[in-house]
Amino acid sequence: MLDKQSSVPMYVQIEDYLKKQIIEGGFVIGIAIPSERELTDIFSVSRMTVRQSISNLVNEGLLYREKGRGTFVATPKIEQPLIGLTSFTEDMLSRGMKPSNKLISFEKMIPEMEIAYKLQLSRDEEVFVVKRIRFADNKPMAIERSYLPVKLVPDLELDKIEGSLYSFIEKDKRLTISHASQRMEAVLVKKEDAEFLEIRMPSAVLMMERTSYLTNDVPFEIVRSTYRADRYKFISEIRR
Ligand code: 16G
Repeated sequence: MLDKQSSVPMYVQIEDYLKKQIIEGGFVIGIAIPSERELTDIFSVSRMTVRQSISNLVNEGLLYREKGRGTFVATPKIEQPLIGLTSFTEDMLSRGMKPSNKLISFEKMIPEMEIAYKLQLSRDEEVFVVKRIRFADNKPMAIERSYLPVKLVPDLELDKIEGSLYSFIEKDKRLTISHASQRMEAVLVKKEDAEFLEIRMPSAVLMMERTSYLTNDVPFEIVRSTYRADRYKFISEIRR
């Protein structure tokens, strides 16, 4: 199975073998792979070598460890293209997944200066701040904090944000969502967010900030989202 004469290190060959099993379905999602001891016997290598291969696959998000239970095959990450101004609800439905939300808080307030500036608000104009956990097939995917100018959506109420915010803006308010700018960075998850996202500390997460505009360049939302890095992968196609 392994080529001991090869210049490719043993741990890389084991990684490739395990990856192939995962991709081709030899190892099934949610099912434990053979233990470190078993893999050590199968490949006739040291436990250290096996451990290194597994750790790399855990870091890549292909496997996950459960204390005292073993190492399991992870659900493949959602691949989210960075084109098209879509909503979470649309993204999940187009994948055949069931979107749902849990509202954490819903407030009306004068925003911090940076938010006011980006939403082109004067110092005394209020925003709605909606904090939601977004689920796909009942699994937490992201936490979103949305800031929306009260003057654009004065009648925003609890029942309106149970479903899709974009649907409320487009269908109820008949506003036309036009374009957005967004930036993304990797950070370590905050304690409160780790609980909502059901991940351990410390874990890396993807932070995204989006400013979205209606036609005529009127900003209507700033959304700060924290995505589970083990469940999400953002992809884009680039040309030269
Ligand atoms: C996405 C958007 C967010 C928008 C939300 C509306 C990113 C990074 N964020 O999550 O800006 O507010 O969709 O979703 O893509 P909804 O219509 O399902 O409430």
